[in-house]
Amino acid sequence: MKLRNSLGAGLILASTILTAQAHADAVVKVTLIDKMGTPDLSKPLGLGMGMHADMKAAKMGIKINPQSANHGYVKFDVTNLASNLVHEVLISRITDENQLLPFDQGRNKVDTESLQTLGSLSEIDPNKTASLTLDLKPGKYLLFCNVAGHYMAGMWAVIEIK
Ligand SMILES: [Cu+2]
Repeated sequence: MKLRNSLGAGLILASTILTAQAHADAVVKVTLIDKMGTPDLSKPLGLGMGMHADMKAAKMGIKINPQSANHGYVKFDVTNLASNLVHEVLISRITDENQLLPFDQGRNKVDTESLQTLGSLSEIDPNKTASLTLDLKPGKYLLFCNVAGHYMAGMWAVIEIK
């Protein structure tokens, strides 16, 4: 009897989460862009968040629309517009855009063992879409691609959740 009760509670909880995710409070369009051709990404290009680089020089990037959304269930609809590169999107909470992320120079990647990620969409092929819904509290969040070299090539964007 006790087992049946806890199983029932688990099922109700699972269905509540699914229903909530189906009804997103906000939808954010995310576009992955790269005009890199055949990039040399063996060394970090220095276009990461908080580095105050000239982002106009970036040939890779993430565009988000709108750039802010209300808190609650936020659905990210991601499209990879790259001609031949696979990209990914990771989402982390940040304090602000001046924050420097933990970075592994050797692997040319953000160190995701030191930076907590809330969700991710991996291996999005060119011209493919993927989506992810997260329950977000007010604050600032970073979207970034952590394929080696891509973050430092400019593949990041910040969204404010109000
Ligand atoms: Cu990428």
